[in-house]
Amino acid sequence: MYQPQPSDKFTFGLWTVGATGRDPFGEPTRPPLSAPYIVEKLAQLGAYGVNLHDNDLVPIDAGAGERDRIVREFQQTLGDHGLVVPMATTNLFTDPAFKDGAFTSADARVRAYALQKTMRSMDLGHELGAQTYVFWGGREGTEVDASGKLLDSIGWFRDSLNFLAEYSQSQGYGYRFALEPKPNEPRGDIFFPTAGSMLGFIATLDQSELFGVNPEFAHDTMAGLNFTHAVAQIIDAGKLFHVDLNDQKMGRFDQDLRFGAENIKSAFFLVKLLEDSGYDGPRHFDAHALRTEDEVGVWAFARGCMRTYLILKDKARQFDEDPEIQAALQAYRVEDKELSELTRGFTPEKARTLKERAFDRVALGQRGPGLEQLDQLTVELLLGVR
Ligand code: 3MF
Ligand code: MG
Ligand code: MG
Ligand code: MG
Repeated sequence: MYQPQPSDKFTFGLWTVGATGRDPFGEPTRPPLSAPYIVEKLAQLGAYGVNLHDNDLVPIDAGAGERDRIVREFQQTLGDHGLVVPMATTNLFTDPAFKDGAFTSADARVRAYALQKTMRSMDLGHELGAQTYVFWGGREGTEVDASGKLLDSIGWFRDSLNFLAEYSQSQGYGYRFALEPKPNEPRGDIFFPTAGSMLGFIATLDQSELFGVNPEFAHDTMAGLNFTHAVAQIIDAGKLFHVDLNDQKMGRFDQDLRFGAENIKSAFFLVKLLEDSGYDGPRHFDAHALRTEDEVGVWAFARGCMRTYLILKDKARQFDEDPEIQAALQAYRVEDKELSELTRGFTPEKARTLKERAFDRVALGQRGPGLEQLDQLTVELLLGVR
């Protein structure tokens, strides 16, 4: 039971299970794991695929020969273990060259280098079969707004994405691009901090239909926002191109906890939303094992992310089949065919009718919708006593 299968489409970044436990205050606590070894282990655990930044696989200073050898060996391992690479992305944040931004750097040379690095990384992703290309603008932001570059930065970012979309087409790559919002960390303020602001920006791109969002549980939670609400808005806009699953205590530093480790109720409503919406992309875990752990803990972490998702998916099914919960849901909604007709699709006639209609305002205010009972039933379902 709850054994992950490739058909569940669970993916991990090489950088996630490969995280060595380094943090701003401490050295690594675990030795690095090689990319082929990670593929082998993830396949054993039932994952579908693995995602990567260019430099998770190929060192930033590798020559062409070394790069090709690494890629060949990696392709071989993927094939041997039946894992795919559905998503690729660029590391535009680790190297000091990007310390004040990549596409939004005030230095035109850095912006040009960022474009070059991304095109090469898109070549790599395509070689490995990736169809989704993620942009997380980790260094695209500021601490010091005296720089006066806010409006320019938005323009530079737009120019870069327009350029890269055309590059993808000219090469026949057919990528869909997913932009990943985060409010802060590592920059004091990162541009386009929320899903809504990213959606607004996407609408200004030349080929906006190629661009969607890659929301992350931890990012919205850091900002005190409700991640499930953000995902609902993205789904409504037809822009859920990818999703980063993990967990996070509100208001803390970026924790990237095991999925469901902290906010189990939010995780449940998120899984239910994803499953109900028919989202069929990868369920990508962008998280890592606690710094306290050794390699055994890393695989316990990975297994745990997938098991919790499957358990919550099963709970969502139970929720839909539970007669008491369904009755409470039915009682919560008040349907009125005539009024629904009247309030959808403006006509002068409908407006007149509505304005003349008498409503029992007091009775409307007196109705108890039953949400306490509905929520308690949900909690009991999650606690396993239903
Ligand atoms: C940081 C992140 C990133 C992005 C990744 C692209 C390193 O908080 O979430 O992980 O997800 O760069 O997918
Ligand atoms: Mg993150
Ligand atoms: Mg992170
Ligand atoms: Mg992420």
